[in-house]
Amino acid sequence: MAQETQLISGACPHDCPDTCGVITEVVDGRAVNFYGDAQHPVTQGWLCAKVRPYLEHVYHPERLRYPLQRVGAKGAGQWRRVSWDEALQTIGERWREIIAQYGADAILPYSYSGTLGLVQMTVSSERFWNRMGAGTLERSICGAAAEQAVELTLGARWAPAYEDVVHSRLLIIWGHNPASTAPHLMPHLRNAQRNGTKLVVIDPRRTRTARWADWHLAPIPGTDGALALGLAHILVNEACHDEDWLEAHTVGWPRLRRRLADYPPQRVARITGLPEEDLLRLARLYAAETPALIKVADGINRNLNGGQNVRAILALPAITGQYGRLGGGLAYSTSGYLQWDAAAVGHRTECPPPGRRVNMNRLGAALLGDVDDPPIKSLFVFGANPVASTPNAGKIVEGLQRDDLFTVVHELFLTDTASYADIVLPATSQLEQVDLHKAYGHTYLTYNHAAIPPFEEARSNWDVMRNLAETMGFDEPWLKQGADDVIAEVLAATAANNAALRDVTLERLQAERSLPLNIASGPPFAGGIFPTPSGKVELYCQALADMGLDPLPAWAGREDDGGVGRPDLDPQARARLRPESSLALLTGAAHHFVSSSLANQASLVQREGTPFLEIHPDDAAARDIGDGDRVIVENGRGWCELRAVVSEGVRPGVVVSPKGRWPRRNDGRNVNWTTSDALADMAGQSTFHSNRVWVRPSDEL
Ligand SMILES: Nc1nc2c(c(=O)[nH]1)N[C@H]1C(S)=C(S)[C@@H](COP(=O)(O)OP(=O)(O)OC[C@H]3O[C@@H](n4cnc5c(=O)[nH]c(N)nc54)[C@H](O)[C@@H]3O)O[C@H]1N2
Ligand SMILES: Nc1nc2c(c(=O)[nH]1)N[C@H]1C(S)=C(S)[C@@H](COP(=O)(O)OP(=O)(O)OC[C@H]3O[C@@H](n4cnc5c(=O)[nH]c(N)nc54)[C@H](O)[C@@H]3O)O[C@H]1N2
Ligand code: SF4
Ligand SMILES: [Mo]
Repeated sequence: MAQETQLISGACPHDCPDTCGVITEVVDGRAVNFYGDAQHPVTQGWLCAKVRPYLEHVYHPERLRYPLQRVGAKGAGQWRRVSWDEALQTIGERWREIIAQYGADAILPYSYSGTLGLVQMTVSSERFWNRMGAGTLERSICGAAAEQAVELTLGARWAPAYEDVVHSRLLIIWGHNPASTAPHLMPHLRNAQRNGTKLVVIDPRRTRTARWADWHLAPIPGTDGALALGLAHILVNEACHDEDWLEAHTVGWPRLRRRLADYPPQRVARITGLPEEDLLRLARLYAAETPALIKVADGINRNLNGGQNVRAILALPAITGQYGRLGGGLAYSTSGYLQWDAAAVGHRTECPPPGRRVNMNRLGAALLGDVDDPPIKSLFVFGANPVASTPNAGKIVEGLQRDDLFTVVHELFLTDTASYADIVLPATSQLEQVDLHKAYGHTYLTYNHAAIPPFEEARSNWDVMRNLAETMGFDEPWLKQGADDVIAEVLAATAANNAALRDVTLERLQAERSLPLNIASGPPFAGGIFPTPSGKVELYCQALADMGLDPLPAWAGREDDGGVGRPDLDPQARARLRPESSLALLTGAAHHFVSSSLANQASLVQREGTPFLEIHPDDAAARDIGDGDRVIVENGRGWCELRAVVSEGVRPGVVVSPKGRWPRRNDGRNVNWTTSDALADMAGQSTFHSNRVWVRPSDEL
């Protein structure tokens, strides 16, 4: 007899601004079809290339089925099957010992962006750990510096809707690649282009987005602050700035104006590697084609000077009076419209004082003794794959091999990180769990129903937190709630202080799939009013001065040395790694993966191709490298092997290899063996893109 097909609505959980609405067709407990929700205003019925074949992910033959306990040496891949009870008991015993000897601080949860859900990420990263008094994680791998720059300068992370680009006469996409990383912007962009909107892309690489541009500029990485201040210099020189707007709506303009004298076109051309004529042309275009919108994301902030570079870009719409205009201003993120009530998320006041903070970008160093009061004795990883995705990964692997470190990894797959664990716990996929998702690219909330039962013995993050709470003998009611009760509690607490949730209830979300936030229509910062302390755009920022940072936008040309300054670097390597022959390695998003998520899915790996390195023909010729050759990409921190793609799609001096490859599927390493764990100028930000490498043919001795 034919089984009835159920249609279950949900949300894409991945780290992507689009947060799509999805529909799963289920027959007899099995998902048989998966597609974009036609009713979802942003998704409009289509999904990106990476999530379209999602059932291959959900029913992947390598999904973890049951808990595992290590029996061989760390990383040797020898396991025995254990029951959940046994696994939880082992964890509880080890943790009680560690807490007695070192304090709960010695236990560090490490989670990030496997899912962005309220329950499975936000609440699961807080409540249980707060109650235990565990070490806390400085979550600064992605956009911390840009977030801080935007909040301090404009007061909030607000951005216009994707469809509003049709009102822009000019769109400057600056260090951002939405064709891969925010795909649902693209139809609106094409529509706008058909309507006459001009598109400029500023990126050292000719990305998929740059191919759509009317004009692509490829500056030297990390020089965007100089570029922005150079454009500002020209705007003022040619009297294209809006003095009245600046006077009425900004703080510190006279001081910034004086500083602009330091950025004449000649100097900026030298710093950025762009011809002077291009600087003049771009400034004039920006002044003439209004309203003009600048679109940035996080790629641009992953530099040693990333925070200040973003600050400098943020000054441009103020100088031209573009903020608050329909089609003008700057778009970074919509995440500021709704912030979940922190007390309801974390119940901090009912917990011991927060444990010491560890910067997630420095995980390897922290495990190896950088953090020693107390040392990290146990690591619990969930929703993250640091060996593949965190900088300076060679050090992380070294740290994970410590015999006295008790590592638990909760995962869907046996990732590189999981392969070093003492205990591996199987996790549910999004189709098997309940959650609520807000977005950072739009303003709809989307509810995720569980569409199918958990795969084999898999459990959700929140269920594991509840299990751990029980194991540790914590019996606060907020450690026992079901996922829907968690959602209801956080919604109610948040709604009490944020009108954006007016009329939003759990029941409505469940029934109506997604609901818009209740926010003022029209452009953000309408009327030139900013939620900063001064109510204005803080070109001069007292809060930065108080932190000991430059309170005015600036370009500080901080350079990474590729790790060659390490005293323990072997002399042969040091001789090979001469500063003048280094290249800047950029490792932004891969088109077919989300960080390392999905990068073990055969059809997607095939479409993305062999792990590659794009290199300019001049740089390739100078190193005797031909298209398709295997090359060693190395620096003082480590190396990996890639296949050369000789291409004019990167500027000379720059090489590109997208992030996300699984080391264990690729000779045991990826690009993060070379990336730096130095921190940026603001907010403890990662600096993946400040990375100098040396490239040579693999067969060269
Ligand atoms: N397909 C796909 N989508 C994703 C992700 C993914 O891995 N794959 N990751 C998700 C995540 S975690 C995030 S944070 C977002 C990121 O979204 P984006 O910021 O759009 O992505 P990135 O590719 O990291 O960076 C964008 C571009 O910045 C350029 N860039 C790097 N350094 C500089 C610089 O100094 N100056 C300039 N002008 N450009 C520079 C890179 O060449 C790259 O093309 O995407 C999300 N979406
Ligand atoms: N070289 C380089 N590296 C980068 C970047 C870069 O630009 N260059 N970008 C960085 C950025 S922006 C980010 S945000 C980080 C992301 O880094 P991570 O947050 O570590 O993201 P992923 O590598 O995708 O790993 C997520 C893991 O979570 C698992 N997972 C998914 N859903 C669940 C769940 O519900 N429960 C559990 N327990 N596990 C789940 C997935 O299987 C996957 O292995 O990567 C960073 N890494
Ligand atoms: S990754 Fe982004 S574009 Fe793709 S389905 Fe998920 S939310 Fe939509
Ligand atoms: Mo990210």
